Amino acid sequence: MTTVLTFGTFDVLHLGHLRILERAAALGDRLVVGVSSDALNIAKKGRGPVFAQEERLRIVSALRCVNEVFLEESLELKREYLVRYAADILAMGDDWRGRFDEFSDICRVVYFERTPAISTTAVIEKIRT
Ligand code: C2G
Repeated sequence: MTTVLTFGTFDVLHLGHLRILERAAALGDRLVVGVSSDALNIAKKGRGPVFAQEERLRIVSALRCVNEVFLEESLELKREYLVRYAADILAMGDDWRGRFDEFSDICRVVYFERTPAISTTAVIEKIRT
């Protein structure tokens, strides 16, 4: 059984999120998703997410391609999470290319091309205007 692990905020879920989760799931038998906590999101992006972490966890876990979710509380805990969930593959969008290569000693690290022209920020902006 091949376990794939991916991480993200997945705020205001859109097609770019769905596409990376589907492609990550297709690499193995079980997809585990680390959903960034509200506090981590504020630290990463300087603003809170639209949907609270409990809502984002529920939404992501309801997707057919996702088998398990957990709260990602720190970017520094990647290695621990990979070990805890016995990940064979770490899959991320290519906006993170190279950033997780250090984990290739314990799993395969795969970067997928981001889906162009869609982002949570763009969706928020579109609703606003
Ligand atoms: N994504 C994508 N195409 C988009 C938008 C996002 O493929 N148009 C991917 C990102 O590359 C990422 C995933 O969807 O792999 C989740 O995106 P975000 O919610 O923006 O995640 P981020 O805040 O970058 O968190 O530890 C790593 C971080 O927690 C990643």
